[in-house]
Amino acid sequence: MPRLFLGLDSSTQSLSAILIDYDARKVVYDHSLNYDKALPKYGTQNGVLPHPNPLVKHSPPQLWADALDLMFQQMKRDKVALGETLAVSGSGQQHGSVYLKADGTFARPTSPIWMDSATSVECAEIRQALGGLKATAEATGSDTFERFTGPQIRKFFKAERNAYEQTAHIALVSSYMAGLMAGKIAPIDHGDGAGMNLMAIRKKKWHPRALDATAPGLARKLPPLAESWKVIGPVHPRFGLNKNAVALVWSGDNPCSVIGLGLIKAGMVAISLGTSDTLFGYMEECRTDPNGEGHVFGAPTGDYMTLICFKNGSLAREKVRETYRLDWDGFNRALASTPPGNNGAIMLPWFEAEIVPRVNKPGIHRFDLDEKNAAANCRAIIEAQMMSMRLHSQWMQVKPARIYATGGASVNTAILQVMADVMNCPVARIEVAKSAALGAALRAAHGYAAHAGQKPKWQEIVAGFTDPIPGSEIKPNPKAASTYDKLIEKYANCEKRALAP
Ligand code: XUL
Repeated sequence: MPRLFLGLDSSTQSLSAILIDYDARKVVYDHSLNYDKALPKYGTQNGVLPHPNPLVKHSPPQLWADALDLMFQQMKRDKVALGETLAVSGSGQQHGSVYLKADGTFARPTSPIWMDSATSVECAEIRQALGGLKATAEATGSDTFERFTGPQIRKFFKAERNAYEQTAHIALVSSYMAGLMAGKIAPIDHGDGAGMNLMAIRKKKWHPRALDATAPGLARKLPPLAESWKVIGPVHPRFGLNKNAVALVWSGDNPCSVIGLGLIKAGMVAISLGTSDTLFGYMEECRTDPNGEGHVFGAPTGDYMTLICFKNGSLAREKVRETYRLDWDGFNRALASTPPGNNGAIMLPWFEAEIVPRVNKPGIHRFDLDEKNAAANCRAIIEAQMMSMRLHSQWMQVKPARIYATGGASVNTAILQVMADVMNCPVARIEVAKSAALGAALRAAHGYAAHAGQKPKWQEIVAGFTDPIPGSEIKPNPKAASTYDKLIEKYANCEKRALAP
């Protein structure tokens, strides 16, 4: 009998399922269900409820529960071998919260999700109570952020005190869904727990002062924290899995993606080049960002991961390409026609307010760079993005041994060469379409083995599922790399000047 493991991903717009045949090292089922289309009665747009205040972004938690039932109906119709499936885990969009009364009904019919940014006041209050930005990041892994669960809970407590009082249990999207699979209240894993501003990042326990700063009586409403491989219990029989199948805790989508991208030991870093560029790093030792710009979450291996999001990614690359009326071939020729280091020309491409570094006022800054020189501007944007990633990930003190590039722009080898040269490390391409769902399925395989008393090795778990594209590795050019070792100092000074009050 093949050993099958199921990974589910409850994301903002859809629920996905990936079933893996562990011995064949193959994904044998892959299906997604779009919330707006499958469950139109909830009136969501891209999974989110319309709201007059653009800062408020909520979704109906009942929608996520219904989607889970629909997914299992679909899998039965598709004759998926559920009866042979031995374990299930999942991934949830991070930070979103679900509020339940003691009888299991909702104390709050809608759930704030990660796109919500209506809690600036509460962020400031909690940050102050924890001793400021640096101390908050040091204590909880991140500075307070509007989408993080603690500030969201505080806002709920302040605005709807009665409903807060009636709340017996606060879940994350991940723990809510895990609870449905097991038919009981589920713990919150250390990966997703770190996205709340409520967990002591090093001790991996609820942080008493953070809880007090957030809302009274909160400790009683939160479930226990657990390691990411914790088995909650048998899977509820209504799902039709193997009678011995176990339900694992779920984690956040970013921790699950770290596994789905194969980042399982120190020195492994992935960079996703998408609308925004995101750096995922694996850390053995917990270090936090003193500037409070990057996040530290628990990694599902029991170590740590970082997530650093640069907003001006593809968005900015496209802007420069369009400004100089180039297609991508023309852009790449421009890159090839200019030397690494760009003769000292620097651009700060803040087309939109930037997350890292924190830039509230958008603007393009040029230093020793002629705006009319198309080729130099093409090189400048790519070099700026890569130098910014290098500079703003230094606090991790992780020297990448190899970078795994993914996302739309990672097909562009000219861009990856600049990445390899600036980071001075080889870059390989990896294409995993649903890294969070795959990561969840791999976590299920790992958790099942651990539960059976084996000592599963992550390297063996991910092998064959998360390998980079053969022959895609790009090596750094030593001469270019040493140019960037010097240029990065100038780049850092340019940032300082542009950000000076
Ligand atoms: C991470 C974050 C997003 C969501 C997306 O901090 O807010 O990546 O997890 O689902």
